[in-house]
Amino acid sequence: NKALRLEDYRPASYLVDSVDLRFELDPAATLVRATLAMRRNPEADAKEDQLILNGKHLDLRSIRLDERELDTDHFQVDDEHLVIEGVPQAFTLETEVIIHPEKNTALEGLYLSGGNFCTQCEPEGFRRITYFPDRPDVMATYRVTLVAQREQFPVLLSNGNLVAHGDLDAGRHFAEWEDPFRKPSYLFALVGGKLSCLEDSYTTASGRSITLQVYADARHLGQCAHAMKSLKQAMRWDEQRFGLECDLNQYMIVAADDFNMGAMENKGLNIFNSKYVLAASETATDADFQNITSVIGHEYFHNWTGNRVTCRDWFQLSLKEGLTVFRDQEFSADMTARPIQRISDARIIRGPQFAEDAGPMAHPVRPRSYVEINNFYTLTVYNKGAEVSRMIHTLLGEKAFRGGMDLYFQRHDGQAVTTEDFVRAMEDASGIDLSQFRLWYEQAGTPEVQVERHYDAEQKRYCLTFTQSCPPTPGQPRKEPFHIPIAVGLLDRKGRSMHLQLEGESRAKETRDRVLSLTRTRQTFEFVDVKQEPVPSLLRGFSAPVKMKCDYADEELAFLAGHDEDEFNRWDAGQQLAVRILLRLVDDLREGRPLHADNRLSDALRDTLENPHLDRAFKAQCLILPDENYLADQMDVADPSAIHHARQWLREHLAADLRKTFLNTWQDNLEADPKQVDAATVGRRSLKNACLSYLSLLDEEIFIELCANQAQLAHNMTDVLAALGILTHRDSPQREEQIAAFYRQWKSEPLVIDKWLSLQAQSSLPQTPEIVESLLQHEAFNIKNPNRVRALIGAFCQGNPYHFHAEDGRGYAFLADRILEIDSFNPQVAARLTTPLGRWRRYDPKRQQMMKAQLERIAAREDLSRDVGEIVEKSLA
Ligand code: HT7
Ligand code: ZN
Repeated sequence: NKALRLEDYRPASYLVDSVDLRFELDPAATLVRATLAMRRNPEADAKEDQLILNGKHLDLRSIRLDERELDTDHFQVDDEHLVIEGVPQAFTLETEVIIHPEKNTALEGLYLSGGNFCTQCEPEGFRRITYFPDRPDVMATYRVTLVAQREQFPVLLSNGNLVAHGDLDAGRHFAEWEDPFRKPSYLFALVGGKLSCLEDSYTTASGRSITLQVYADARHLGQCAHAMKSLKQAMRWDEQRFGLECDLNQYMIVAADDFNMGAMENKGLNIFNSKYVLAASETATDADFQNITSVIGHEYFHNWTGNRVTCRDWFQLSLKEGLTVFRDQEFSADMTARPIQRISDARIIRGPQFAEDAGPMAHPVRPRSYVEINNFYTLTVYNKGAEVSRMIHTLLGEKAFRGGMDLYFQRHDGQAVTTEDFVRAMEDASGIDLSQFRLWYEQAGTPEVQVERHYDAEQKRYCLTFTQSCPPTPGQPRKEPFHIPIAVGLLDRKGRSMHLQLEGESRAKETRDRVLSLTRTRQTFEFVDVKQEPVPSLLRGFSAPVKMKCDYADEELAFLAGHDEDEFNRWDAGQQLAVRILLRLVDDLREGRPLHADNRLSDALRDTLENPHLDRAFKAQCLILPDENYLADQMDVADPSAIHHARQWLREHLAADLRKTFLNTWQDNLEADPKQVDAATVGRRSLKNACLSYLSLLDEEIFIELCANQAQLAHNMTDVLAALGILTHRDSPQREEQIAAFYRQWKSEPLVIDKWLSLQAQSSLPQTPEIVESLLQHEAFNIKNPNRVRALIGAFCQGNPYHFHAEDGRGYAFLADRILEIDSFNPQVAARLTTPLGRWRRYDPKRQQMMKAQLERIAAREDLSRDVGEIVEKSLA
C-alpha cells in the first residue's frame, strides 16, 4: 500500500463544469447515469490527453464521449480507475453503471440504512457511485434526478432546490434537484425512503426566509425539536459572531441509524448519525443534548468553512475541520457556560489527543503523507486543529481574527484552498507575523514547557523562565521551537490577580491577565513591581495544547484550586493535585505499602462544594477525578490494575471524608426538573448525581436503594443512567433487576440500548469480560451497526482499561478477533477500533508482547483492508 505525499500534489488534468446524474434507485441494483461536461484544466502541468477517473466497485454498462459510444479499445478499467485515451479539450462524457446499495456494508457511497437510501461521499465515497475525478479541487454544479418506487421510497432528496417531481409508470416517481453552488463531489448527497419531516423556517439577518427540515422515521419525529432549535441558534450565532448568513433556500437534515461517523455537511442536505439528532429528556442524557447542539452547529458552520471555501486536497483537511471545531466550540460555549466547555475541550486534547501525539500514528495537523485518508479524521486534525485556530485567535484578538476571517472569505469564496491561504489571510488582516506559528501545522507531537520561577524580594522582580521541547514523532526526530501563547496571571497571598508589568513596559496598562509569546527554546519574562512572591497561574484557559510542567508544591495547587480567578485553571489545579495523589497511591500499591489519605484534596473539594459563588456544573466537573486512561499516560510504564485500585480507593476515601458535604449538596440539588435541559437544571443534575456516586461508595445500603429507586422511577435519562451507572459496578440483586428492567423498557429504542450496552461494558465487576462476550450474541447487538459496535466493543476496549488490559491478555485477543471480523465488511470502523492495541509500547514487557502478538496476527490476514493495514503496520514499525 503506497503512501500519498503532500509534495506530490498536482492540479487535476481535467475539470468538470457540470454534472447531470440520474439514479434509478433499487436496493439490489441501482442504475446511475452520469453526464459530465468536462474540459482540460488550464492550470495542469502536463498537456496529456489521457483522462483518469476514479471508480470503485462499479459495474460499467456503457461510456459515451460526445454522444458516441466508446468501445473497449478506447478505455481501460481496473479496480480503482477508468482511463480514457485521446480525449479532446472539452467534451461530454456519459457513463452508465450499476451499483449494489444493499450489499454496501462499508457505509461509503450509496447504501441502505433502516431500509432508506443514503450516501456518504467524504472523503472518497463518490467514486463508489459513479466514475469521476473524485478530489476536492474539482468543483461542479449538479443536477440530480432520482427515480424510485413511490410506495417504498416516498421521499427523494438531494442537494439544492427541488425543481420538478411527479409520477412515472409502474408505481415509480421522480424528483429532480438542482444545486446552484459549485461543489466538490464529496459534498454530494441523496436520500430516499420513508421519512417524516419536522419543518420550520428561519429568517436571515438580511430578511431571506429559509425552509428548515429535519427528517427522521415517523416514530422519532417527536425527538427532533432540539435539533431544530439548535440549527436556528447556530444560524443566528454565525450571523452575529462572524457575519455569515445561510446561502440556501432550503436546509435539510436527515437522521440515519447506520453511519460511520457523527454527521456529514453535504451542501443543503446534511446526513446525521441519528445519535446527533434525536433527543427527548426521557431517552437522551444532558450530554446527548449538548452533543447535538455542537454537532448540528458544526455541520451548519461547514457551510462556510468547508463548503463555500473548501480544501484543495485531503492533506488540508484541518483547514475545514480544525476551524469548524473551533467555531462549534465557541458556539457551544456561548450556548452553555464557557469554562465548562473549555474543560471539556481540554479533556479531549490532554487525554486522547496527547496520546495520539505520543503514539505510532502521530502526525501533524496538516499531515505530509497518508496511505488511507479515512485514517486521518483524527483528534489531531480536528481537535488539535481547533486549538491551532484558537491560538491564532488568542494572538490576534477577536477583532483582528474576525478581520482575518472576512479576508479569507473575500479572497477564497468558491475556491479549494490550503491551510497556508488561511494563515496568510490572518497575517494580512492583522499585520501579525505568523511565520514561526506555522510550525503548528507542520510538526507533530505535544510540546512540553518546563517552568522555572524566581522572586527577587529586594528588587520586587519576578522571573518566569520557560524551556520548551517536543519529543520525536515518526519521521520527525527533531523539532524547531513553536510559537506558544501562554496566558498567565500572578496571584497574591489572598488569591487576587496582581497587576502585570513586564520589564521595559510603562505602567499605564491595567493588566491582570495577559498572554506571553514563547518563541525561543528558553525564554525569560521578567515582571517588575511585584510586591510579594506570587503563585503563578499558567496557561490560563488552556491557551496552548502543550504540557506545562511547574514544580508547584501541593499547597500551591490547593491554593490555586481555591482561588484562581480563571475557572479553567482553578479546575486544572485540582486535577493536577489529584493526579499527584493518585500516582503516589499507585506507587504505594505497587510497592505493597499501606495507602494513606491526603487531606489536601478533600479540603479543596469541600471548599469548592461549599463556595456559593461557584457554578453547579463547575463543581460537578471538579468532583470527577482524572480518568484511568489519563493516569496511565502520566506513568512511564502504565499499570492499569494499580491505577484502577488507587482511583477507587481515593474515591472511597473522599466519600468517607466528605460524607456530610456530599449529602447536603445532593439534598440541596434534588429539585432538578426532569423535563428541562437548560444550563442551570443540567448543572443541578450533574452535581447531585456526582455526589450520589460518591455516597454510593459508603458502606450504607440506603444509597444503593436510592440508586435503584432512581434507576427505576426517574423520568429523565441522565438521572436513570447516573443511577444505573453506579449500580453496574456493584454485584448486587439491584444491579441485575435494574439492568433487566431497563432493557425491557427500552428495547425498541436502539440509541437507548447503546447506553445499556456501554454501561455493562464499562463495569469493573470481575465477570465483565464474559458479559461483554455474551452481549455480542444478544438480540439487541448488531455488529454491522457502527453505533452498536462503538457502544459495546469500543466502550470495553477504550473505556474499561482495567479489564481490557487483563493480565491474561484475553482483552487483546477479544479486540483482535472483532477487528478481523469487522474489517471484512466495514474497514473504517475496524480501523478506528485498532487504536488501543497500537499503544503497546506504554505497557510492561508481558503486556507489550501480548499486544504485539495480536497486532501481528491482524497483520498476517491476507485480505486486510488498507485502513486497518496502515494502522497495524505503523503500530508495529
Ligand atoms: N466532514 C465529515 C466527515 C465524515 C466522514 C469522514 C469519513 C467517513 C465518514 C464520514 N462521515 C462524515 C464530518 C464532519 O467533520 O463534519
Ligand atoms: Zn467537520
